[in-house]
Amino acid sequence: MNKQFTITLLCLLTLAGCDSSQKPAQNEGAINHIGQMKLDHTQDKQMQPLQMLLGQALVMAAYGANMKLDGNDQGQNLLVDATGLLRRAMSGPEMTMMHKGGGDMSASMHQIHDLGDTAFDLLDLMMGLSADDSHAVQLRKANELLAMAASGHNMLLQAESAGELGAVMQKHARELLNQAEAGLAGIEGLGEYHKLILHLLRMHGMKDHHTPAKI
Ligand SMILES: [Cu+2]
Repeated sequence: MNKQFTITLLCLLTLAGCDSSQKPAQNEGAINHIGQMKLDHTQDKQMQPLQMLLGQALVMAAYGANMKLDGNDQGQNLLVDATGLLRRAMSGPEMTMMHKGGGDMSASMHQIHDLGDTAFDLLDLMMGLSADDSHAVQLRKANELLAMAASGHNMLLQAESAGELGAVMQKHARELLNQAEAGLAGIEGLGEYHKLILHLLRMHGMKDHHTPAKI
């Protein structure tokens, strides 16, 4: 599903009249700026469970894709489930509610839709994988990296409500993201995987893959 279609569908669902080129308001004075900040904060909180759902769908997708590469028919079912979970996050009633009334999308709303669109593209690719794929070795590696990046993403989100254990979870989540970052150079040829993993890393403030963190 391409980005324009997803956004058009979302607009139809919400009647919000949004526009994929919309960016947060700029140069409209301090009141609007404060309003935008409040919007961002509120949406960030509301969006956290949706971001988790998205992360879980990606872990599921990584398993499903590797099962397909192993010739296991159950892999396809997992990919279908993952697609359903992703769709539930991106265009379910919670997302629809957040777009009610229209207005500007927050920076984090733009981010989650960009990530969702990339994830739908990757799921399309995964659906076509098979045991005799000539890039099976590299694809398995890519699925491992995706699972690590998505698990790190999930753990970082969980850490926010884990009290004193939050710091422990953050440390291990960062290790997972670092591992995923370190492996990125090995899957340069797999554009959809590369793009999605990089997106997850940047979402959590990681540096570009040309300067991987030491692990
Ligand atoms: Cu949205």
